[in-house]
Amino acid sequence: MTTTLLGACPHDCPDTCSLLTTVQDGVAIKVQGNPHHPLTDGVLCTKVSRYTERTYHPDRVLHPMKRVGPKGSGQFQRVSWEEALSDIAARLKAIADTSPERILPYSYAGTMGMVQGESIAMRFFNLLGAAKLDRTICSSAGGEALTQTLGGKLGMKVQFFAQSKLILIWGSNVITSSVHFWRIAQEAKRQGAKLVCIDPRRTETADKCDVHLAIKPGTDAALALGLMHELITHDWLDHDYINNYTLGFDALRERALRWTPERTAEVCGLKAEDIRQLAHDYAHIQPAAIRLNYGVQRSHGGGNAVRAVACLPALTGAWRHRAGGVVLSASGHALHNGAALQRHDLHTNARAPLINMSTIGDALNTPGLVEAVVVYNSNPVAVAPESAKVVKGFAREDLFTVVLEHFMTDTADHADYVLPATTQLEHWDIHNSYGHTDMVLNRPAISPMGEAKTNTHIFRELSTRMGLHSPLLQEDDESLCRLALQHPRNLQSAAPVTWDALLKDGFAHWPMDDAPFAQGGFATPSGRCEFVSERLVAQGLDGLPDYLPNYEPANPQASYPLAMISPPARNFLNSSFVNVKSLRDMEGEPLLEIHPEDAAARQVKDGAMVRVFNDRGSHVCKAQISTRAQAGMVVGLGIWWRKLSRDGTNVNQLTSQRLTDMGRAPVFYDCAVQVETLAA
Ligand SMILES: Nc1nc2c(c(=O)[nH]1)N[C@H]1C(S)=C(S)[C@@H](COP(=O)(O)OP(=O)(O)OC[C@H]3O[C@@H](n4cnc5c(=O)[nH]c(N)nc54)[C@H](O)[C@@H]3O)O[C@H]1N2
Ligand SMILES: Nc1nc2c(c(=O)[nH]1)N[C@H]1C(S)=C(S)[C@@H](COP(=O)(O)OP(=O)(O)OC[C@H]3O[C@@H](n4cnc5c(=O)[nH]c(N)nc54)[C@H](O)[C@@H]3O)O[C@H]1N2
Ligand code: SF4
Ligand SMILES: [Mo]
Repeated sequence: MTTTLLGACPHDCPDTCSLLTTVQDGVAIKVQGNPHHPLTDGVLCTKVSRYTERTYHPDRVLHPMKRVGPKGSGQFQRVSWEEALSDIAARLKAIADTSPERILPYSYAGTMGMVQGESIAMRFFNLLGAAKLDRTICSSAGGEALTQTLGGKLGMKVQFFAQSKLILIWGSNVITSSVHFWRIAQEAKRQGAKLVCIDPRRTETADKCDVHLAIKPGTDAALALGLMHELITHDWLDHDYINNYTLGFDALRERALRWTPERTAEVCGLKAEDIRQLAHDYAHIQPAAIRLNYGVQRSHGGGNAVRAVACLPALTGAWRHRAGGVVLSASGHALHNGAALQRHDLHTNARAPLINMSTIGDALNTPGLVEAVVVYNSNPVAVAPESAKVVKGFAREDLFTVVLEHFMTDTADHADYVLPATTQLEHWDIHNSYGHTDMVLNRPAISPMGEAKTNTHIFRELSTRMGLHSPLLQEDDESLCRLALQHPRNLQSAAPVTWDALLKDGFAHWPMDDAPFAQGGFATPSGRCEFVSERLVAQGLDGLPDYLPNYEPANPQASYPLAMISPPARNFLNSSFVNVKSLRDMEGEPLLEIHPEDAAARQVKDGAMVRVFNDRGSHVCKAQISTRAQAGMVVGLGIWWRKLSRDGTNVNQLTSQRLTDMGRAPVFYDCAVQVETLAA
């Protein structure tokens, strides 16, 4: 018998596609895009088109596994659920009896689902009084910056980019990381729009835009200020918009006037005339829209950069048109009830520290801070910065580690127990998006593989065995999906998202104004677009956006002269899919793109093995001589599994645990290295 079921792509990708899974005699044979969801439009990326290859992968962890060799060796033996759960519960309870705050949950966006993400799991750790995780690894610098400027993760409705006449794709390789946005930009291009890509790397997206500005990494705030200089000196401003809907224009004006095109060009590594042209275009080609993305906020001044860019549409009044403005994330328009799912009010342990996931390396090596760590939906050993410290921490013999996973990842290799988790085809979930403003429901298409259990089920079982008997920990997955809709503002809305619509169509639109800030109405304390943020001033910080140089800029005189960035590879999703052979074959092996001049200066030949190194570590990979990398900058596309590389490391062996100016986020793209050829 053949059936089709509606689902949601679980991955950390702004597109949050609606899926259509074909099931034949209980086996999922095909995963396709839902043709009725306007943004998915029947199309999926290459990765998720292979979702069945991942689900039925011969290496799926299908039984609880207990470690029998040294940490990291990957030697495990199969045990029963009963044995695994009772031992884990006993070990965690022994810690929780005296110091629950020494138990750390470590999770991120392996699934973006609200139920298999942070529902029962979060309630469990909250009731336990565990350490709190500061969830900073991806978007918190930009998120904080948007909050200070616009009042939240708010912005344009992505569909309307199709009607824009000028699109700035700023800090994003959308062909790789948001292919459905690229389809919208293509639609705009067919209607005559000009596309400008602002990216230090000549990406596939840059190749296909009308203009590529190969900015130096970490200098976006300077470019935004330079554009403001031109808008102000030529009076290409919407004074009415500025007067009525913004705060702090005079102060911003004074700062921006220091950023002449010449000074901006010098800092950004661009031509002054290109900056003048971009400012002219931005003021004259309307509607003008900015697809800002997380690539700009992974360096020292990342928060300030997002603040500076987010100010631009208020200067020209671009917000007046629904196809004008900016969007980094629009997730703040959703009206789901996250608080009811997660129940942070249950946490009463005042001793619990807030542990930054981006500095997990330091946290695990701080004596007495963490005694047990429970990892789900994340692979920190591969994705967190400064791997040497992360590995050392996870290798601690006195650390009790439980990992809920689909595969034996680099992190799972360090676990005491690995518990088999279900994939998206095997469980219920409900999703918001950070790229669009629809909610998407995921129904299970097949029964759990092997002995796999849902994350929620595993935490329900652990709580019972640890004597946590709250009914809140026993709510079932479908009820949790429904609960996500129980937000007072959704219930009171004229066009609420309903359970019936989700069951029937697989998705529903959150109500939102077409042009959310056409007449101000920002979610900031002043209700205005805050060029000056009093909240930042109150924290003793600069209230205006400014350019903060990278911690580790390219510098020919330094011992580590090259700037390295490590953005996503097209056929992986962070470290997910690296073990799916057909996708790994497309990526080949870990590569380092290096500009011909930098290669020549080091006698590096194309295809040669090189050692990339700095004081934090060293990583061996294959050189690819390419002008995709600008001179002075190398690119290591990520995020490879350490154990699938030449020398058991990946790019994060080189990245640092320093943090951004806002949001306590990592600076993955602010990292200086040296490169040398390896002797054959
Ligand atoms: N295929 C694929 N898709 C993904 C992911 C993946 O791993 N693979 N990851 C997902 C996740 S978790 C996220 S957060 C999103 C991220 O998606 P985006 O935020 O859209 O960013 P990326 O496409 O990752 O690319 C970042 C781009 O920023 C550029 N960049 C680096 N430094 C700078 C800088 O200082 N200034 C500017 N202007 N640009 C810079 C890089 O060269 C790169 O092209 O993508 C998601 N989608
Ligand atoms: N150098 C460098 N490092 C980076 C980045 C970069 O650009 N450069 N990007 C950063 C960014 S933006 C992000 S978001 C982080 C991402 O880091 P992570 O959120 O850790 O993402 P993944 O590496 O995809 O790992 C997710 C894991 O969750 C598992 N998983 C998926 N679904 C489920 C489930 O339902 N249950 C359970 N138990 N497990 C599940 C998957 O099998 C996978 O191993 O990496 C960051 N690291
Ligand atoms: S990874 Fe992104 S583009 Fe691919 S199916 Fe999922 S949501 Fe769609
Ligand atoms: Mo991310």
